[in-house]
Amino acid sequence: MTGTLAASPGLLRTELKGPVLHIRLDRPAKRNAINDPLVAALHTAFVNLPAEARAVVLSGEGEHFCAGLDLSELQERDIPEAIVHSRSWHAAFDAIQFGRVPVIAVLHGAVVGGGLEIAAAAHIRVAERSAYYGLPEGTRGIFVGGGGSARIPRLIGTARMTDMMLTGRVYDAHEGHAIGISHYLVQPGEGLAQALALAERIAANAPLSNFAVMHALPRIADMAQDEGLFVESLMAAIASGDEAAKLRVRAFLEGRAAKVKKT
Ligand code: 1HE
Repeated sequence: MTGTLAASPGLLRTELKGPVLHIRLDRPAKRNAINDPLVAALHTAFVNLPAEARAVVLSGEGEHFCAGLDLSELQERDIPEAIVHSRSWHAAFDAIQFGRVPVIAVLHGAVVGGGLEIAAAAHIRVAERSAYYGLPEGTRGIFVGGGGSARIPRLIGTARMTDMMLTGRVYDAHEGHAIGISHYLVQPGEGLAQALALAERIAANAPLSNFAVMHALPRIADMAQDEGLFVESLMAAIASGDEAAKLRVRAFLEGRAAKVKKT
């Protein structure tokens, strides 16, 4: 599957490279600002991942990853419509975070507002040194509505997010890396290659193990310790009972699998 999704011309481009599906936000003229059709296209893409895909790389076309909500759509909505709109973002970004396979986001240029919200829904973030992070909602008289209030504090803490929203503070790529937004920081232009390499590595893991990491870890983090440990025991038993786990452990014990190496 290569090319533009039939349902989303000019919004998303998708390309399957072996086990890795590359999904690109493709509204560079509008800095990949997210309008209603783009939210719908993202949702559709993430709930209909091709069976061959074992990891996804999400990037933005042009000079910026994503300028957030398309502000030109904002003026028209009344309050009930705005709630439904926000819930449509939740559904789309939940499909990213709690979908079938891990998602690696490549961040460059502006990663602002809803752009930071979508980045926060990914499992791994690779930032190029051009990336910068802001939450201009506060200065635009609005609030986050794409899951940011739940996901961003889990990355950088409520206090930092409060400062970003109240003061319009913008973090550069180095600062964003230091406070925990990105996992990897690379030179401009190197983000996609790095993300694809990580995606290949992730795609080589046992699918059930990846699924457990994506689905169990964030939920256990939200549980009381006793409940979390019980869920962990169930997840561990399910993962280790899988044939893929047995094969991999046997391969190590028979000297056929890689050792853990210092990098
Ligand atoms: C847009 C948008 C947008 C660009 N909605 N049209 N997000 C923001 O408050 C960020 C607003 N955008 C910016 O601050 C800048 O555009 C950027 C820093 C991202 C990029 O600057 P630059 O100089 O490269 O581009 P530009 O000239 O500002 O924009 C190019 C075009 O994209 C221009 O349209 P044109 O028809 O005049 O060419 C811009 O109007 C358009 N554009 N960003 C609509 N965001 C679910 S709640 C989430 C809440 C939020 O995300 S709030 C944050 C909104």
